[in-house]
Parts: sequence; C-alpha cells; structure tokens
Amino acid sequence: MRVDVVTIFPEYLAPLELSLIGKARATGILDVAVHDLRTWTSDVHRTVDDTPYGGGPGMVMRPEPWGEALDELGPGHLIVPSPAGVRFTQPLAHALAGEPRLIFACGRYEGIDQRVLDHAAERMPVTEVSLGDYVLFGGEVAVLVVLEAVVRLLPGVLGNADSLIEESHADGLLEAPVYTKPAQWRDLPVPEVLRSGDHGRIARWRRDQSLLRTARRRPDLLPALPPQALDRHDRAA
Ligand code: 6GU
Repeated sequence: MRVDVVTIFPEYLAPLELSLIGKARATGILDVAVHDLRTWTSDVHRTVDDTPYGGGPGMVMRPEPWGEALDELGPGHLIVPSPAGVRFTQPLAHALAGEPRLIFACGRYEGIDQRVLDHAAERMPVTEVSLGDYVLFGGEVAVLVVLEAVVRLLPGVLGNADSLIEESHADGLLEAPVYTKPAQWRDLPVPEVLRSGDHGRIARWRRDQSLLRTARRRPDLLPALPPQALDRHDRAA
C-alpha cells in the first residue's frame, strides 16, 4: 500500500517510523511519504490560510496549495480527517486496507475550502472521516489513528492472523477479559473456567462475557448486530 500524507506539521507524523507501522514500511508492505503543504505555496510568506467568506471565527485553508498538492500526488482514495466526517469504524478500516493508495489531507484551523474536496471528488474517491464526537486541533493525530487501524489489517503485518478474528469489534461485540499467569495474583484468582481445559465451556464463557460487556458498556452496538450474530444460547444468556 502506498500512503501520502499532506500536512503543515510533518514532524507530527514522526511516530510512523516506530513500531509495527515502521516494520511494515521496512518489509515493503507499506510505503509512506509525508509532505509539507507549504511545498505547494508560491507566495513569499508561504500562506496556507485566509479568513472565511461569510464571516465567523478562525481561518480556512486556501484551495490553491491543496489543488497543486493533489494534482501532483493523486489519484488515490483521499481521506480528510474532520469532526464533520463519517465515523471511523473497523468496517471502514477493512475497506481502506483494500485500497492500493491512500492520500491524507490534514486540515488545521476551521478546515479546508470545500471546493478542494468537491474538485478532487471528480477524479478520485473522497471520504471525510471523524474519530468520534469531540474536536481536535487538526487531522494529524487522526491520520496516525486511521493508519494504525488500517496497516495492522494488511496481510503479513500481524504475526498471528487469529488475533484479527478474535479481537473487539471483529464480530460487532467487545472482547471478553483476558488473563495470564500467575493463576493467583494478590487475592485475585483467574476465573476457574479458563483453567478447566474444557474448550466448549471456555468458548461459551467468553461469548457470555462479550455479550455482557457489550450490553453494559456499549449498548449502542447491539441493535447494529446482524440478526444471525446472536445464536440460540446467546438469547438465553
Ligand atoms: Cl478526524 N479531526 C479533527 N480535527 N477533529 C476530530 C476528528 C478529526 N475526529 C474527531 N474530532
């Protein structure tokens, strides 16, 4: 997968060098380039923003540098982090993991002139993506979040593909709690069922814990489950 990130703060993307994303880059699964938007300015002050038409607080990113940047880097699936975007979810992460080329446009201030997105949408897919219902200064941290969620889904990045099948959100439910040795820690034992060796009982217990956690912590996820997601035993539990 090829990824380009355009930002006025390239240093913010330094963590892309680290950890599993850095490893995916080293093995050639991922090719990332971070670009400074000001590369595509032509005035001496390298201006990227101006006051909003119609008035109001803050500044808006001017269309010209973005247009030049996207002319040079595109086409690709353009991702624009924004609190006004569609919610970033695991299914969207899977969809993006299937793309050969992603371009992230990091807005700052009150956002990017809408014509940049409208113009780009005539030649490439454009998705405005939000992490959740709160406001960040800009899109850079959101790019780190989206890329981490997407890159770990690329074939060959995770050592154990089973960890993708069992994790939270893979089936629309939260994952059951996990334990490791020692069997007794301070005054707290590991639940007996997990040490029973009875794989049927263990699977049933994990499934029940998943359902209980989801019902208590994220009841909003339950109506979104496909009808076949709950089996006969689940309904009884
Ligand atoms: Cl993706 N960007 C910004 N600026 N704020 C956000 C966000 C994104 N998601 C939630 N808040």
